[in-house]
Amino acid sequence: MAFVGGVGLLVGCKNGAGGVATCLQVSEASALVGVGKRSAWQCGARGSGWRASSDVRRAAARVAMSAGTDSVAAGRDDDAIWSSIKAKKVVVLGGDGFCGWPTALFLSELGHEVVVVDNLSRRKIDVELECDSLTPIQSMNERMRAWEGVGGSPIRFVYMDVAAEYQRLLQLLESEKPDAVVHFAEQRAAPYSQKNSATKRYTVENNVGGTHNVLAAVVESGLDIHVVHLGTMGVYGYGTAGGEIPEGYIDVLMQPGNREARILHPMYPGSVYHATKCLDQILFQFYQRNDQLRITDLHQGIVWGTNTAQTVKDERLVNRFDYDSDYGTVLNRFLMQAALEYPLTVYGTGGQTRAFIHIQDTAKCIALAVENPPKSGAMVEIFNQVAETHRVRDLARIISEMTGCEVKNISNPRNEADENELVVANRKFQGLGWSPITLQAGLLDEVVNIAAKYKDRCDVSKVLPSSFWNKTRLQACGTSQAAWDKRAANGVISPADEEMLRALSKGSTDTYLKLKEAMSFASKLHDTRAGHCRDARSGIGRDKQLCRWQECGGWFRKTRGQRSS
Ligand code: NAD
Ligand code: USQ
Repeated sequence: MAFVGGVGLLVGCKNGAGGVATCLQVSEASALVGVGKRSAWQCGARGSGWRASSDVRRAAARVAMSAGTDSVAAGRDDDAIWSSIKAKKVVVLGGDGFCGWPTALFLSELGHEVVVVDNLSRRKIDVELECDSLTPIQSMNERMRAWEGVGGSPIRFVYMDVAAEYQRLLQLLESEKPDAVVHFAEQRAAPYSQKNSATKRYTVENNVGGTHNVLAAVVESGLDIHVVHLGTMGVYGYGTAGGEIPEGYIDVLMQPGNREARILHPMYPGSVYHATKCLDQILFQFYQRNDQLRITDLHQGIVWGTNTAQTVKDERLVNRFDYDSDYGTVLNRFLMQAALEYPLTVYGTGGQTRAFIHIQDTAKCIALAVENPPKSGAMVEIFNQVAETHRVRDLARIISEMTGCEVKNISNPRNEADENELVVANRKFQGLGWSPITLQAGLLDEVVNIAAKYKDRCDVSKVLPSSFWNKTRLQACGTSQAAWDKRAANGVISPADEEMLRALSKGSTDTYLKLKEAMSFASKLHDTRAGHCRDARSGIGRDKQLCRWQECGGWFRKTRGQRSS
């Protein structure tokens, strides 16, 4: 078996070894078929005269071969898809993250020149939440060394905050002149975005500010850079049963006047995070119309799995694995919980239907999107980047049957429909030759194995929900107001400060909450976004009062001093 470290099955699975064997056979077959064949798409879209460089052909051959040696299936017809791609320079924003890292490696393996940009904010949020990736992810330097060690082309890393360092971003684009920018660099957890006012504000400022900076910088650079953005299926919402969700646009008859129009599908975000993706979409529409930018927005479903054919090449390349209630996504959480024999945490009835895609397919779809930019002047290209849909309780049942793990329905911390149907079109990627990995194709057991291998790194106190959509959901979850307050502070306020806050607010809940938010936000800025405080000092878009407190013991400590003297 070829999962990381080669650990055997620790959790009994009905189809465990069989699933892996099937993947191996499929992958070996695809490697044996060899590279050089062209899919119908490639002949049609590229024309028969188009030829890739020999470097890219070699890279495609490596990808096909690596699929044959790993349990992570790289797909069944990769040889055909990748044999004729054109090498490009690609800047990967957010390339240290769960989707960004394996995508950067995959793009590199295909022969693209890759520059990763990241401010490591996700790692800093781990520190803030006192939780870590289940897998021991390495520093960016170590990751890059390991990649070169296994024969990968050098990947460069630039430490930069895309939302806060506009001039550096612009300079980067002007000097690198990339063909494409792949934009993953956003705060992506819905629960974290609902945690408290500070995390709501951070999510909006970081995500919308970052996306807007990218668009403005592409325009200001004057370069014809294709922007590929990771959006979400959640922009459509989950209340539109009765029809297939199209890929981005919908044809409508507007009243009055029976006017025909093709418009963005109505947006029904279910969290502040999802709302930022809706706002991103509006920015894309504007910049495409006003500046003829070439933009692809990928409405991705929930990503599952952890390793890819590239990350298994060296243990130091391992991808992150989030399992906590804020960042862990449902399928990976269930697989991790099964490995720990922790009852599977189904929220509510488990009737929520969601779309899913395997991490290897995330990387592939992005490579396909990079390869197929819209023409200049064309509408924003929108793909639904999903392989399949499942109901949460069905996932729990499948994993329970596979591992024997108990299922537990708990009160839902989220404000979402108990039950929904979801039918999603994904014909565009399939039309480009993509053949998605599905749950049936195996790999569930592989994730359980990885979770089992690293289970000693798991902090089980982080498994149950710690973010609640509103007070009603909090109360429904049976948590007290005190716990809500404690959670809102999110661990950044020490017990001594907590006591001081209570003394200062003299029994006024209102004052207490305001003071606490101020402290929490300022601490967060101090910990993770010190750059913004510099902006605030010079008066650019931040609350100066909070930063004064943080910088020189100003507002808050002064208040404390006055009161205590
Ligand atoms: P992640 O948090 O693991 O990675 C995001 C990366 O971006 C992190 O490394 C973080 O440090 C970086 N980043 C954030 N803000 C930044 C900034 N201002 N400047 C520079 N770097 C910044 O998340 P992920 O799971 O890899 O998701 C990547 C993208 O894909 C997100 O935009 C997310 O919305 C989208 N997406 C993810 C999923 C999923 O299931 N993981 C599903 C659909 C869409
Ligand atoms: N859920 C459970 N039990 C759990 C965790 C989640 O029942 O232990 C339920 C949730 O209530 C929800 C569903 O599972 O109904 C999905 O939750 P999730 O945390 O897996 O996914 P979500 O919050 O929607 O966000 C994730 C990514 C986000 C991405 C989105 C794609 O974190 O970045 O945009 O999936 S989508 O859901 O298609 O919009």
